[in-house]
Amino acid sequence: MPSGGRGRLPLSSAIVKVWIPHETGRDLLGELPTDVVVECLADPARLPSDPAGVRFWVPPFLSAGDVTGLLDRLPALEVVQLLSAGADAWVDRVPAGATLCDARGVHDSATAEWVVTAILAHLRGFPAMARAQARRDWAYDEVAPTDELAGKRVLILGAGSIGRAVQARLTPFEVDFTLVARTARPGVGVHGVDELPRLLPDADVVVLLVPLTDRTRGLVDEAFLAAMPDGALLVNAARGPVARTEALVAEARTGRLHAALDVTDPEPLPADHPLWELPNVLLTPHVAGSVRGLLPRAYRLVGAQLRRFVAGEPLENVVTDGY
Ligand code: OXD
Repeated sequence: MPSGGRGRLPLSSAIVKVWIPHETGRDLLGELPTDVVVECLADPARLPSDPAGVRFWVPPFLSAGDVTGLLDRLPALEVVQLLSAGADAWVDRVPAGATLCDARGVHDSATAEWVVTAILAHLRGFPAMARAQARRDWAYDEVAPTDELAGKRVLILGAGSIGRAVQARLTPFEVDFTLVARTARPGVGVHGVDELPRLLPDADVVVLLVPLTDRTRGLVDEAFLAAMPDGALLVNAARGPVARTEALVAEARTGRLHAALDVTDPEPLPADHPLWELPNVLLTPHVAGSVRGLLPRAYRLVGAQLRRFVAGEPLENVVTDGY
């Protein structure tokens, strides 16, 4: 294994002990070398065997706080392979010598579908219509006419694989795109984040898809929101803390901006949080990536990574310092 690993135990060095979070995952890994032993760790309180021999760990999807504590009990750990695209909960916690890999690519279609759904649901007024349906109220004069997606200017903040998947799915809807990333890539039409003050006033829809890092935490602040035009929609499928919640509540409360949020800060959102009550805010409980096809796709990646690991080949999706 190129990363070298820490404290590899001589007696078990031929065996690659792997912990995965789903029993059903075993059948989804594909064929593995005979020296790979796969065990299921679904509940961190019930370890399947001695943690000392674990060399490759796949933590539960979107788990954080309580399971990262297990890292201290895995002295032979060489790889942490996440099932999530976001690695923010793990970047500073995985010990030196172990390699952290994310699930880039696994969530592109599901997250992009959520973004398209959220934009269309908002523009076509579905939340208000669902509220009217619950009241058995035809409410035509209240809900129509709605807005439409055709002709809108969509700014995608985060030009990685999910951002590109969103762009591909929105292309037939006759929208204009602006892609923004940490650094500008003029050759492929990507603007730098420093250009946002100039770009935001021209965006009807702003889609957040950036990873949560020191640079992106609180990026969507009062000034960012103030730069968005009246009536614009902010879509957050990234991480809650990318947006300052108080600033968002303040703008949404006036009715000037709208939001569709799959992620919030805090998360889960407490029952008494003001975001619940704003009619121009569409909330979903961090489900953009949670689709039935997730596990087959995710374990296909895990299986491929395991075969690379055993063969001593470089792993894919390694989370680097530049994350
Ligand atoms: C992810 C997510 O990071 O679904 O994969 O939030």
